[in-house]
Amino acid sequence: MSLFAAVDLGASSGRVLAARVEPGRLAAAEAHRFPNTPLRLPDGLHWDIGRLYSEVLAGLRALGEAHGQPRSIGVDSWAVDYGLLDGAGRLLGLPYHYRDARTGPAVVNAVHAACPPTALYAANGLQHLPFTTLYQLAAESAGSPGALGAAASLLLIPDLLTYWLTGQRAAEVTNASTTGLLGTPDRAWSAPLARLAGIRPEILPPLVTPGTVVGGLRPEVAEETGLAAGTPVTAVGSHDTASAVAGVPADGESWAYISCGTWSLVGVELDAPVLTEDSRAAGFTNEAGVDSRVRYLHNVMGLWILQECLRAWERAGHRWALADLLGQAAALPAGGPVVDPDAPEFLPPGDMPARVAAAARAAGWRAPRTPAETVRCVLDSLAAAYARTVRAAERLSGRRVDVVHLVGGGSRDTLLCQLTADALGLPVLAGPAEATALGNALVQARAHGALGAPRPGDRGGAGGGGGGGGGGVSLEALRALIRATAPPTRYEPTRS
Ligand code: LFR
Repeated sequence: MSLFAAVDLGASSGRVLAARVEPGRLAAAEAHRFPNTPLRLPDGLHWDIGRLYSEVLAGLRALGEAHGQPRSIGVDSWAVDYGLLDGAGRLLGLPYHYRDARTGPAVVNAVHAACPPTALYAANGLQHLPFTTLYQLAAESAGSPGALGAAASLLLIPDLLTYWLTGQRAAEVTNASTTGLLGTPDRAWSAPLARLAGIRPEILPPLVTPGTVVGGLRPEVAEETGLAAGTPVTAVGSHDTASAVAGVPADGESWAYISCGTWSLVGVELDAPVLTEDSRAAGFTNEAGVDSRVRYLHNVMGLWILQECLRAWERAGHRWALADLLGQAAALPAGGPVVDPDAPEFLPPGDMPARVAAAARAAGWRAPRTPAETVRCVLDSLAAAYARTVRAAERLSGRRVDVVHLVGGGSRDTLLCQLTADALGLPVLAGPAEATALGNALVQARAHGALGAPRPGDRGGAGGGGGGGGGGVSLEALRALIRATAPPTRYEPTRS
């Protein structure tokens, strides 16, 4: 079997997964996992990118020692954030975290004064999120334009790590589609959108599609990891959500997904974008998927609210075990308080239990009093938001949904899965928890021919446009392999 290394960086933790693949077989093992803790510096909230890079190297070393030499490495992470490099390849400052406060209403309003939201949606097809790269760049060019002036390239986080591993600069298209700077439906960098963000279009690197080999490991990286110099680093769905959707073990067409981690990305996969006014008003995005699919989805605030609650309780001296709280929350009766998890006050870090209580009161409920009540309120609220969003995706896209796949870390949360099935009145198929890393690994495996030739009747695979390697094996075949390897757990609705 061939070995592939999937590097998957999430907002709260990163991992390096070793995936062994041959036609019809997949076996995966975690080689390394590490926390991702942002830095609160005087100038704002940043990613500790040097630390993350060291952990990636440590993970590749651990993978090599435990499993041997991989045929290829692929990197994915959260979207929208970037580093700037000068002509000599020096990083010009620590990348900002998308939860930093710099993209406040002043910046958003200035962008919208130059290009109204309706025109922006027609141009890039994205839901409005204040932290989209376009607004971050507008904030940077208005506030401290020094680094942008000196920049020769802008690299999104996975592209930056790939550059450090290989010395090659490229922009992988699924993640590039989250910047707001890519035109729709052509998916090429748009010079007018770049100018709207206040940047020179020249700093945007050439686009590559998943499956393209970007470069080989630099000799110094080989020395540090014990892996062979020149080991290919292959572009994957480098936006974690693109890899997660590729890793959904779905069958047929009538399904929706919830990629449930720090964020919950809720939607359907389409062949063409939906750019109607209803779609814009409902906050639906048309991000690029693997094999030129469209990830038609909405960002629901996700487990972040729960993670921040736990951190707030910890700061107050209580170390609640999440499993205990979930057990107590499950024992509470249905019909308790529900808040809108997408409300803007839940975006920045802070005292989340107090914000949940205030939102519940403002919505006319009795505020949750105990940690278990708060957890139950968050989960009920997420399940209700998932149900609303799946129904809206169905209505706006015309795609029928008979079953909902819930993948990512949240798929381990049995209460959340059951509440979601109940809220939707549809079966929920939960897992795999590591859909993102599996989607990452299988796109590499396909590009390197480890999945064999397509079977008759396979819908044409990757490789179209931009030189991506696909070997012709379809995304549906990748999904079938994940389904066979990690069959999802089925939750039936208990009320409809
Ligand atoms: C999920 C995710 C979302 C994106 C958010 C910010 O990890 O990538 O898709 O909207 O993080 O980058």
